[in-house]
Amino acid sequence: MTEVSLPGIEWGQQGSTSASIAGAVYDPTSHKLYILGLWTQPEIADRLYVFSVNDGSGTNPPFDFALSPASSSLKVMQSNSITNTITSTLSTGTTQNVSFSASGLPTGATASFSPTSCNPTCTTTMTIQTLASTPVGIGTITVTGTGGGATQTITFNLDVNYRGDINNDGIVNSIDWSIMNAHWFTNNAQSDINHDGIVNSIDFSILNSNWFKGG
Ligand SMILES: [Ca+2]
Ligand SMILES: [Ca+2]
Repeated sequence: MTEVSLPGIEWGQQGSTSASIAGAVYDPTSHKLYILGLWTQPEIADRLYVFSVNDGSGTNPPFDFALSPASSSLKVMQSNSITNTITSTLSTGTTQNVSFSASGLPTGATASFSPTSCNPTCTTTMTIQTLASTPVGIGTITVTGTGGGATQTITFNLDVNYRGDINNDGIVNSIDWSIMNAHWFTNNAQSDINHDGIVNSIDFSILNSNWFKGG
């Protein structure tokens, strides 16, 4: 509740209950309800209360939202997947269902969202899957959210590295081999380059085939 100053009306003392409603007027143009309170104590001036009213005539601001990615830059090997959490924040209006899509993906890469839509404020987990044939290099991924008459986009960078660049530093070298060797005969996902459930000589042969690539 707010109060406004009008000519001839002074503020009364707060906290008193010795008042009565003298009248109420609703202005449909400004969507405000004016109530005049009369005070029984002569030393306290009458008071005008002003309420903003939602009368369903469309005075509410339209639905809108903002998107933000948890990470502005992601690195992923070929034939691997990476996730980014996308937060959709309610900006104005009543929340509506927003569905997500991705564009700008490198060749062979696909994106999925879980959930595929949600009502802001909410988050969705975006997963990008690359193929062994997905070209290495840095690209810009665009995420678009659409719903309730509003559309918003955000972008982030995706850096695709050669298979075998386990630490995603842009080159396949002895550091990657050290990481693989430390996970030898385990099911470590990052070192299991062919995703067959075990880190072994097959993975090393893939790493070896890209030796010093990307440098
Ligand atoms: Ca590396
Ligand atoms: Ca393997």
